[in-house]
Amino acid sequence: MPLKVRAAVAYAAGKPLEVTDVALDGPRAGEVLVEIKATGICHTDEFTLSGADPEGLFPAILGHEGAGIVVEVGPDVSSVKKGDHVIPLYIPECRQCPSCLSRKTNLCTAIRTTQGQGVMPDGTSRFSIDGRKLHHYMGCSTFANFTVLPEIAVAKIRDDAPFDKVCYIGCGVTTGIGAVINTAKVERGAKAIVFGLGGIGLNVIQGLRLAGADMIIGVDLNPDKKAWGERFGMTHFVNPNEVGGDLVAHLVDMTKSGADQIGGADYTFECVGNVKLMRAALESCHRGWGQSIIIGVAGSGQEIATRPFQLVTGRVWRGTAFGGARGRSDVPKIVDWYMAGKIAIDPMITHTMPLAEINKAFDLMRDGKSIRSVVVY
Ligand code: NAD
Ligand code: AHE
Ligand code: ZN
Repeated sequence: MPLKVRAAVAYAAGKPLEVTDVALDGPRAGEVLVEIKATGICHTDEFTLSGADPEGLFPAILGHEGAGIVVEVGPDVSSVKKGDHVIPLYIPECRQCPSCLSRKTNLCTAIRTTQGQGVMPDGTSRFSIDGRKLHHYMGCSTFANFTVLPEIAVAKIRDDAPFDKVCYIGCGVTTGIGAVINTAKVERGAKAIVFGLGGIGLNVIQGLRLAGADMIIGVDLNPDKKAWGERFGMTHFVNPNEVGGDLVAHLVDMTKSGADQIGGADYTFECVGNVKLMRAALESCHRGWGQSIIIGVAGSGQEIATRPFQLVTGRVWRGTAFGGARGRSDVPKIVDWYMAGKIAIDPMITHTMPLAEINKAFDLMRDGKSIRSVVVY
């Protein structure tokens, strides 16, 4: 007998979510049923809902930034048990696939194909409404108060961590801090530029502060983001609308130092998903060694461009997914950092709401009025 669960269903691109009862089949071999207690709303959910995601499927239950409790385990599950507190992982960690074994990447490939098809690893969907199939999303579907996940796609976390805060570690916090620590490996004294000071960019800033960066320049079109960036360690703010001339020239000028007065940042981070800004981020890097990390996700058909000269002269373009974190290994540690007061989460959660009001979270994000909204079930 399927479980009746409450979910926000995305029926079509560009349409508000519809909150309704849906049917959920129980866990099969290697899977767990999780009661989701809270979920953040990330810009990637909006990206898919907008229709820009080439992998976007409808109807679907979106959401990938959750936290909850295991309520049932299927056959052959050994790493978690009923009652465990967990964070769903849109990048699983199987520890067996060639990518996991390579130790060179966090991009586990064990279930990526079926995940992209909006189904569980056995090729079926567990969600339906009136007998009609609903797609899973990013292997998580946290916009439902219960969901089914492969055991390799849950990180077991400590029991005393508040769900309504640590759900953010399921994407934004880990992505931002991980991009600094795991991907860029920023060193003390570095100069960095962060493009886009939203739910991800502010976490890049707090990661840069943790890493001991000296100069942290934040770039955002929204003037309210100056105060937000400063709360987490930003040292300078640039609003492109207030720069008289060329943004890149302005940033390079700000970062000039040393006898040769060659400007450019040691590290830049694009946290918007705008391909023109990605170019600006690369070209704001220091000649010879500057690294630009792409975090933002750009829509179908979008491409990046630059003069090859930018790379010939030693700038490096890199990307990162989930901050390079291996979820089952790294997420519990990030929860510990939060519980020990080493990283901030609470001030970035600007809005909480029940599932019935989830569309407000998307409006707040589009209007630049929130950093993170969290649905509490
Ligand atoms: P957000 O909406 O909270 O923040 C975006 C910020 O960018 C806002 O402050 C906005 O004012 C600013 N902005 C928009 N256009 C700008 C421009 N032209 N110049 C400067 N600033 C501009 O979004 P978010 O949740 O922080 O997500 C940011 C991006 O990161 C999205 O593309 C999202 O899909 C992506 N993302 C990627 C990963 C990953 O693993 N790579 C993980 C999470 C999110
Ligand atoms: N479907 C998109 C892919 C978007 C993308 O790159 N997603 C990131 C996570 S964003 C989290 O908010 C990711 O994990 N990428 C690795 C992967 O395997 O998808 C598109 O553009 O096609
Ligand atoms: Zn996300």
